[in-house]
Amino acid sequence: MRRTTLGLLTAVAAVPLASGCGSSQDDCGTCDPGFICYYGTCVPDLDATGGDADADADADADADADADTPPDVLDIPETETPVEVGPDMHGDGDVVEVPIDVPPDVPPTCPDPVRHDEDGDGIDDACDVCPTIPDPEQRDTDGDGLGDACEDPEPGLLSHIDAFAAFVDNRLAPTARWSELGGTWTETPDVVTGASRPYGGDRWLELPAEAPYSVEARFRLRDEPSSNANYTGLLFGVQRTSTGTSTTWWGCFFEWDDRSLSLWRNDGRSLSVVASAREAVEANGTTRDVLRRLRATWDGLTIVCTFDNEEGGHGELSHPVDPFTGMTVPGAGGLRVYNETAAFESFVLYR
Ligand SMILES: [Ca+2]
Ligand SMILES: [Ca+2]
Ligand SMILES: [Ca+2]
Ligand SMILES: [Ca+2]
Repeated sequence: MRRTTLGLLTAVAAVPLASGCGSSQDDCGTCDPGFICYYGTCVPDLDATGGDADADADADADADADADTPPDVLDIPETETPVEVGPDMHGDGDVVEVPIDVPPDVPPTCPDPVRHDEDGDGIDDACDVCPTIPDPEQRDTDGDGLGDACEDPEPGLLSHIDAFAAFVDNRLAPTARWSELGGTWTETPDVVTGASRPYGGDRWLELPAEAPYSVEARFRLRDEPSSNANYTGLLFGVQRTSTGTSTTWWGCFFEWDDRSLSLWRNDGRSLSVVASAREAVEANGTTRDVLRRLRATWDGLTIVCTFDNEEGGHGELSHPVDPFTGMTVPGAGGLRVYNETAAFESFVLYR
């Protein structure tokens, strides 16, 4: 008598493949068409009914792929044989290649570029978190938009760039304009040249700043020095006096002849040096065309004036400002030359 297979499907699913309930594969007698005997139980012969779920046209060669005992009965879908897709990009005969539409490693896009890169680090001025110091990695640890390389003297004091002039069309604040007093100022692409012999000349941005702020200028020296007092500097705290006939300012200056760094104060009546660095800030043999940087920071209590050049020269001085002397530091920032010719490459106002 043929054993019925009704009601066995559920039970079969629970039967472990490696263990049987009968003594031989033939204990079922005769199973219905489409069923085979599995240790005393008739179970669906999925291979025979075309249940090769992977449809890989392999003629069911996987029916007992591992030649085990007892043989595989349920045709568990096998892993598809990998097929070649796309070109063999690595030339190593890989069967499966990485999808070919992986984007190449490109710098972050700049949505509104000015198409100028002042510091040559590959980041357009309009998006560079520190536009005058090469920092291709664009680190900004505190996430305030001002790059780590520009966080001077330390993160927390300054948070953004208020105005940046590379002396080309750039991000200079739209409300800002330059004013000049004395000297000869000539703007050419990427550079503004200031010349003054013998008297000084000022050029400042009409953009008042309150503490805390920082101003920075980068320059190379041009032509030949004309005296032993050849100053190139950074102006800040610039204010017109009430009569408009004079201007007061502070200045952070580099002097070519003795490679010194000093802090000047013009109170509208006289000009004086109020602080100077003890040692030369660069080697005597440093040539005039080396790129130099001056930066002055006013935190509300102290002025810090720093110098560095591209050959590793460095100097710094600080000067506390006594509030009772009337030496106000709020004001605009800019550039100054005195007995000197300098080619300024950029100016930045950090706030
Ligand atoms: Ca850049
Ligand atoms: Ca940069
Ligand atoms: Ca920052
Ligand atoms: Ca420039």
